[in-house]
Amino acid sequence: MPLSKYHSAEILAKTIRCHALHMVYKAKASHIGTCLSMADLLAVLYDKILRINSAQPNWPDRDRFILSKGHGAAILYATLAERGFFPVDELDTFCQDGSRLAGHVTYGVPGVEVSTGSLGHGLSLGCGMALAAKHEDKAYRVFVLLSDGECDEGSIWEAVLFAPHHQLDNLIAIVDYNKIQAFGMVKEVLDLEPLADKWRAFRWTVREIEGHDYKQIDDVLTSVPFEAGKPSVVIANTVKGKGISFMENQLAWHYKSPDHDQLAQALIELGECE
Ligand SMILES: Cc1ncc(C[n+]2csc(CCOP(=O)(O)OP(=O)(O)O)c2C)c(N)n1
Repeated sequence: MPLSKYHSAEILAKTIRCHALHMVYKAKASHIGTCLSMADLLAVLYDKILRINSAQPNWPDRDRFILSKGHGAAILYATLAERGFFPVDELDTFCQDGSRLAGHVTYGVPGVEVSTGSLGHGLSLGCGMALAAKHEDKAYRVFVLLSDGECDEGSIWEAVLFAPHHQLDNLIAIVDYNKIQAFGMVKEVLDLEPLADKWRAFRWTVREIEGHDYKQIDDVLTSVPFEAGKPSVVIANTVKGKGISFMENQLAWHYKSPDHDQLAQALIELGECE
């Protein structure tokens, strides 16, 4: 059978899911559901969308990627390691004393643009970078991955207001819309609907996709900006814990880390990882 057009992204997604599971298990860390939710988005971004060079992490013309939901650090580090920003072996040090791979995304790790984890700041940082690119007549784009519960933060909506005013069509927000936040369902804690209409009302161009469908992710991210002169937002419908049956849509896996048997079961479900 011929390989799917998205074969390399699929392989990357499976590999980073596998790394993230090992990392949170060893560190007894939280946020595996968070990581699995965005694995496919990260895989397509880092497989083919982002214009980056791991040999020159600070290349001035690189696209910028900000993981605003910085509690998903494990899978971002896994992705950066797989893309050659630092050795894959270093992932074993995640959340260990003395490691630079802290539990929330930390500046100083090659490929990381800014520290994140205090929710609500990534889009404003992205606005600043996108505005700087405009001022300097640079062609780089700025991608910011947000979580849905994070959209409860007022600072997100200040940035949503700011970007169209400055015609930041080099800014792309992606919302990992898995419908679960730390302590409950988004709908019950603080309903975001109608989410797409809210972004539209702030003069963004909006696309809604299935966030685990490689073709949809690829199609939408290769067609940015959706409209010249306007920022773009992709609302990606996702499943928290995606890929591991007993973690999918389960609130508990926001904080829980797998025990030995759960890790083994998860790895069986993923299939051969390395
Ligand atoms: C400013 C701030 N307040 C609270 C937290 C604690 N916290 C960590 S993750 C999280 C919410 C997680 O839900 P969501 O934002 O939807 O992300 P998901 O893990 O579902 O992708 C919260 C409140 C934080 N990191 N930052």
